Amino acid sequence: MFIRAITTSTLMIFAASVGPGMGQEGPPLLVVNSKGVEHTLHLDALDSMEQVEFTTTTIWTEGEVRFSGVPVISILEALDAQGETLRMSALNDYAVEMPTADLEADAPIVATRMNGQTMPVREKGPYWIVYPFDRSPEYRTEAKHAQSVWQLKSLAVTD
Ligand SMILES: Nc1nc2c(c(=O)[nH]1)N[C@H]1C(S)=C(S)[C@@H](COP(=O)(O)O)O[C@H]1N2
Ligand SMILES: [Mo]
Repeated sequence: MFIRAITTSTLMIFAASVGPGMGQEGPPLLVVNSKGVEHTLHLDALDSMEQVEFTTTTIWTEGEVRFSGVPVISILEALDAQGETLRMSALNDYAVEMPTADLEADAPIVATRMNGQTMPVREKGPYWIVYPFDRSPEYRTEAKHAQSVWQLKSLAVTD
């Protein structure tokens, strides 16, 4: 709880001190919580959170790739975003919803890097929702693939 409080206030500082297009490294990730409050998280805010990393193949990439980033559930918890449904929207206006109850401690993640490199928009960046697909057949379903939103723009939690 104490650690979580620190994480939250760190994120608050980032959210308060930077705005869109203010020269921060990386584009923003928008998180809209259940109370309709918008938090803008930049790459450095995501990097300040506990990182999860895994190596997996995907249906979109060649060979094994290493993804690193922050579990979706950690982001929602850090911002105290509560609600039953998570809507994940992409820059191209693709959006998908999933129950927040399906979020696991380490999956899916908002991947900020592939093989240690940030991802340009043309390579499915800046952020990509990914599962450790090779870990279990349960991650290699049509539903999980549909939830693997690339060019992620926002996360929104609603009741
Ligand atoms: N940004 C973005 N992510 C997306 C999609 C999309 O259209 N845009 N389609 C989703 C769906 S429904 C599936 S099944 C897979 C499709 O991947 P494919 O188009 O490479 O087969 O990506 C998911 N992620
Ligand atoms: Mo799909």
